[in-house]
Amino acid sequence: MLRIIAMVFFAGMALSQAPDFEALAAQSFARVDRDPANGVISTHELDAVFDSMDSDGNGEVLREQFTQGDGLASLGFFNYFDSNHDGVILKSEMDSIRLRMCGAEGSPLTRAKFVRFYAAALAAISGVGA
Ligand SMILES: [Ca+2]
Ligand SMILES: [Ca+2]
Repeated sequence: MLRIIAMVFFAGMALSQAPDFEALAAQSFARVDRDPANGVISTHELDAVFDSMDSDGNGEVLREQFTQGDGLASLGFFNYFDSNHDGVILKSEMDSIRLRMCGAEGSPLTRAKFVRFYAAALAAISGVGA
């Protein structure tokens, strides 16, 4: 048991400290920040990501739809985003994630905040502690 915890712990450490995690987060940021690409992700840009994952347009993103997304999506963030753990990400859950990324309503979502959010999320899902 302890061994498993230690393995998960070190796997999480390796992932969050790997230099390519930040590169991955920066790539994801650049993919979302494109309308316009101005160093800030707007609500509109995040909505576009949600809509692109919600391929059947029913307002819910399933795990299969989510993990077809980019590199960060495949890292197991689904459960972190699915805050009520019902197996789908609703628009409302996406909105609360956006708020947590921003820090406060109306505060710009910059690349630094975006990377910080994912680093904390990664630590949380790896059981390392944010
Ligand atoms: Ca933008
Ligand atoms: Ca949910």
